[in-house]
Amino acid sequence: MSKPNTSSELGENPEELADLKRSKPKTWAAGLPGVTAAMRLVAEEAGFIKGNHTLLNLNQKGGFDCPSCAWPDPKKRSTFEYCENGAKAVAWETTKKRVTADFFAKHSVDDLLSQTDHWLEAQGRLTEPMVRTVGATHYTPISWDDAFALIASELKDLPTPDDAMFYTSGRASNEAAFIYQLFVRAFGTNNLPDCSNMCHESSGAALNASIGVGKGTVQLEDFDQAEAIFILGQNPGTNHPRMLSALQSAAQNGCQIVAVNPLKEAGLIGFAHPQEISGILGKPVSLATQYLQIRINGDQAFLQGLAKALLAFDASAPGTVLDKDFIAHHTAGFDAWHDTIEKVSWDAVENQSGLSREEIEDAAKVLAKSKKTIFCWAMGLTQHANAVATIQEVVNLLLAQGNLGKPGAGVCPVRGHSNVQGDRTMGIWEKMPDSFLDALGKEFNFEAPRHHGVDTVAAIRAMANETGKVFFALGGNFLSATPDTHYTAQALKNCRLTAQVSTKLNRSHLITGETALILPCLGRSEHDEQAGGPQSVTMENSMGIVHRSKGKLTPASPDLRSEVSIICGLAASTVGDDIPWESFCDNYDAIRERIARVIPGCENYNQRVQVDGGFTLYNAARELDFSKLGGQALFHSHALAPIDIPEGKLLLMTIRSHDQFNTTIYGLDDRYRGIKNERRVLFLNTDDMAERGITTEQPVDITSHFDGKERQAHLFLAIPYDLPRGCAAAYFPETNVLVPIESTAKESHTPTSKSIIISVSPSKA
Ligand SMILES: Nc1nc2c(c(=O)[nH]1)N[C@H]1C(S)=C(S)[C@@H](COP(=O)(O)OP(=O)(O)OC[C@H]3O[C@@H](n4cnc5c(=O)[nH]c(N)nc54)[C@H](O)[C@@H]3O)O[C@H]1N2
Ligand SMILES: Nc1nc2c(c(=O)[nH]1)N[C@H]1C(S)=C(S)[C@@H](COP(=O)(O)OP(=O)(O)OC[C@H]3O[C@@H](n4cnc5c(=O)[nH]c(N)nc54)[C@H](O)[C@@H]3O)O[C@H]1N2
Ligand SMILES: [Mo]
Repeated sequence: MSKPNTSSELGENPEELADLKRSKPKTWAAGLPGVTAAMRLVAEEAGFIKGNHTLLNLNQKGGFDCPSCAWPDPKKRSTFEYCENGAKAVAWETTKKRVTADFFAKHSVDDLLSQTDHWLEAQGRLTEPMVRTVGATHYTPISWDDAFALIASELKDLPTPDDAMFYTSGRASNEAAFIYQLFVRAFGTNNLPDCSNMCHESSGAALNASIGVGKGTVQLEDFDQAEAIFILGQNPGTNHPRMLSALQSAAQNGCQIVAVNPLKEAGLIGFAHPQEISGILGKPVSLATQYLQIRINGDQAFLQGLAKALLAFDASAPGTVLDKDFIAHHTAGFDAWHDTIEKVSWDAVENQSGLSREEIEDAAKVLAKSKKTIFCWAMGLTQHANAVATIQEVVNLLLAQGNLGKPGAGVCPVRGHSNVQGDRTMGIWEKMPDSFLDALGKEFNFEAPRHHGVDTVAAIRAMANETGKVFFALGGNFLSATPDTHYTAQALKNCRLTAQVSTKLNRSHLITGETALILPCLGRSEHDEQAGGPQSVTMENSMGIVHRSKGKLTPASPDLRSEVSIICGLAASTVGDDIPWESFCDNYDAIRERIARVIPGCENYNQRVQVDGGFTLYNAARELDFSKLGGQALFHSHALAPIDIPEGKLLLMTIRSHDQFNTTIYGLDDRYRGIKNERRVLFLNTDDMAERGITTEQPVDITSHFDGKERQAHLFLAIPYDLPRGCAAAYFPETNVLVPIESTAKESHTPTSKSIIISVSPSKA
């Protein structure tokens, strides 16, 4: 095996090309190609029979929850309630391949570093706890008890509990999340950074301040009643494919769908339902009635333009466009917002959004006509410096027309990881309010720490600036998912100990602290047997519905433990038995009883999650209860905050291909965008390429520029693509090396992974 090159040692994927094939980007999503692609991976990974049996249990009542995205299940479920990418996620987890102690004896950590993310995870499921001792070249086996004792002793040795970081990725169940945060706070810190810090943190921050609730307000049924749906900065065809069924029925009801995206994404243009005859025959239903190819980071300007047009329409036909009653009874701040919007010039709106006034006025007409409007968004809005302001402009528009607290209307931040919303409800947050800490401390008879902990970016900085810390991760792939790969790699290397609870091997197991542990756990599809019998867990989807999930398959290895069992073992070794960890592990009902007493809205939790389909958490904003904000929802006025892009530079968004789940790479294709067998591609506007003398598929290097500092990513193939002038796109995690640790969104501190200033040059690699 080749010696790792420098970039791999610094935490990057190896700089090597695969074998690119290209075709025309698609104009609709799913249909038969979707089913075939999913089935191929299912057969390769899990075997056809086991795979299909598993898929029949997916998202069914009494079955297990899909580990892919957080989109809710419809009330009427079809036999195959899954989508292509859900099927891929399950196949990936239920694979027959195994990473054993022999595998680690054969491959040194350095060897493994020279492999791609795709290769690493494709080796199969982790099977037993492994340790990399100080200075060791290889991982070797360790018993569970010794692993817990090792972590406990490192934790207890720290000068302060705040020297430990406890990361969570959003696949953890509510039960695991609840006892994890309890353990961390009993240990003495609020250092609970999570993937949400890089994801919908901006949505939470914006919504909390505007409507008093950090979550979306719509239910799936609202999609059937909506007259207009705006979808900004989201690629549902790849990332939330089951949303396409909801959009299809909305479209068939005559709902106007406005897509706002720099790329013409297939899944926003059309959808062929893979479970309907017409869909199988490849006859797509058109989705977007208007497609606005906005410039990257142009959304705040676009939304202010929409508001300008809307206010003008109302001025010419008073009382027909705005909901004056709603504004008067339920909101504050309208006049200030009105004045701010009046002052914004159409020139500024057009320049920054890259859209014409006519296009924006057309979209405003859709809004003006609709009595029930939903706004959906995802990472295209949240990962920018002005993300919070942008999302608050969304809310301003909805408030101005009274589109909250009624059927068919509301805010819909479409969440990522399947239980990322539930983890937050359970207390995974570095700054939970005092009311929560009071309730937790009272229930378990301890004083929960009050000072806020670190979020993801602050955790990286803390580890980079001081050595000797402990990093623990409940799931995820911290190194590859976070910004500024070289910086983060050094931060992790500075730690005394890094330990991760994982199902699959990833780069975070290879760039480690002095000592490192891999703690392999059960996946969601697997049977979880504890002293008290078979266990189930619960999740909360993107629409606040809490439901049960029960794994059925034989675990990948007899040495795996459940996440709950791992946390209980570690907690007992670290903070002792004042909290009954063992009884929590024996029967998760005991955890749910505590959840019921601590988490508002979860009363009678054990009983309510028994009901098929689960229960919906109370959402105050949906009931127009704004008591948290003093009784009224708030308009927030913001000045436009354009990014200063120096002459000759481009703005890069780092996005997902169709064949990946975050840092998990299922394959090297991006079918809808016409890319096959290559991930190191850079999508560029044809004129921008011509201006730079860059030719099609020419290998290029990308340099990012921030605050006088340059960062480089080498060896990407330039792809001419339909996207606005000055805009570029490439996949993460390969491009995370370009995302500056210093560049974060105001208030939410989310890395600005969708607006990176870059230059492009012929490759030197
Ligand atoms: N199969 C699959 N499913 C997933 C995931 C996955 O990786 N794979 N990830 C899960 C997670 S954790 C999340 S958070 C979600 C992510 O779901 P998405 O947010 O859909 O994911 P991204 O690929 O980051 O796509 C962002 C979209 O926003 C657009 N965009 C980028 N910048 C801008 C902008 O400035 N303005 C506008 N209007 N649009 C912009 C891009 O062109 C792209 O279409 O998906 C979840 N589901
Ligand atoms: N440049 C750039 N960076 C981004 C983004 C972007 O758009 N651009 N998106 C950001 C977003 S939205 C998110 S949410 C983060 C995601 O960040 P993370 O959540 O940290 O990353 P994942 O890639 O989802 O984690 C994959 C790993 O999770 C482990 N795993 C899988 N299933 C389980 C399980 O059931 N239990 C446990 N314990 N482990 C499991 C496997 O070992 C796998 O290797 O990335 C962020 N990073
Ligand atoms: Mo996410």
